[in-house]
Amino acid sequence: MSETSDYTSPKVWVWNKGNGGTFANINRPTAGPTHDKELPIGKHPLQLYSLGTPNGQKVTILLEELLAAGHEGAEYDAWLIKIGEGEQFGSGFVEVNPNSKIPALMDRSGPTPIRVFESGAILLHLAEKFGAFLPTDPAKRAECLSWLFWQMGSAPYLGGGFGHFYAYAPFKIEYAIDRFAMEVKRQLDVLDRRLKESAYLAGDDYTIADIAVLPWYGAVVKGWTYGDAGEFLSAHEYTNVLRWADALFARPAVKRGRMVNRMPGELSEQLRERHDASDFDTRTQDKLEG
Ligand SMILES: N[C@@H](CCC(=O)N[C@@H](CS)C(=O)NCC(=O)O)C(=O)O
Repeated sequence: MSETSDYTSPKVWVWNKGNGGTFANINRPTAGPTHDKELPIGKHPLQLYSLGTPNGQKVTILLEELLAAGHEGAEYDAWLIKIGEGEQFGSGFVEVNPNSKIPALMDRSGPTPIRVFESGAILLHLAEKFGAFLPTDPAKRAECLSWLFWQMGSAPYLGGGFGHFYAYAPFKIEYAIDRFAMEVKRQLDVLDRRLKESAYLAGDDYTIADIAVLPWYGAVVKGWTYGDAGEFLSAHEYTNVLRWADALFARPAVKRGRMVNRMPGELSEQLRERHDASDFDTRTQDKLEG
């Protein structure tokens, strides 16, 4: 590995808009709205503003699991937020999530709407609201929350670290790829060892911890993300993670949740907006492409 670089940091960092990175058009060093735009409100108690990325999928998988388990109050409208076009910086979205990132939820089921942002907070809010996918026994609940927050702390190394430098950076930086590949493999080993001990992350029961981890680490071991990253990371070695991922990806509610607000990929796997359970059956090519 080359141990030198011709870069010297200036005394004060200055934003260079044209840095050429994949996300240069939306990334900026300031927060707050860039334009006025109200958010639409549909007919259901829960209004989700999202996109079918791994963070977005966590919430739609849980909502579909809640509905499948008979919780009618979990009916939701899922509105598409095109982050590549900067829709997360509209004034209405920023009112729901001052951090301008999907997913964001408005819970309109009570007299006063409640905003919830950060996917982990949304999962916890919904699990507590419906008394589902979160154990009540204190020890089991602690285990579930530990894995839920493990995911929240760990996934940025996978997505923002490894994924960014492996798949999106304008040029390859060996040091960055080595550093984050090592960390992601360590994280996969953490999961593999845990899933050797128990069927699910929190123990015998399928919980929001699994729902949080699956769209990130399940997709990596299946080789679905960051090009050929599955091979690069020797994903086949994590046999317990693969066994767990295969079982969860086969669940009908997980399949539906992964389709909602999805944009790239096969049209047959996309449901760009979801306003009714029947949307999964009645979607048409026109609707998908519109
Ligand atoms: N910690 C946040 C991360 C959310 C996040 O990073 N969302 C990305 C898409 S996966 C996003 O909205 N990015 C738009 C942007 O950064 O401007 C969560 O879990 O909700």
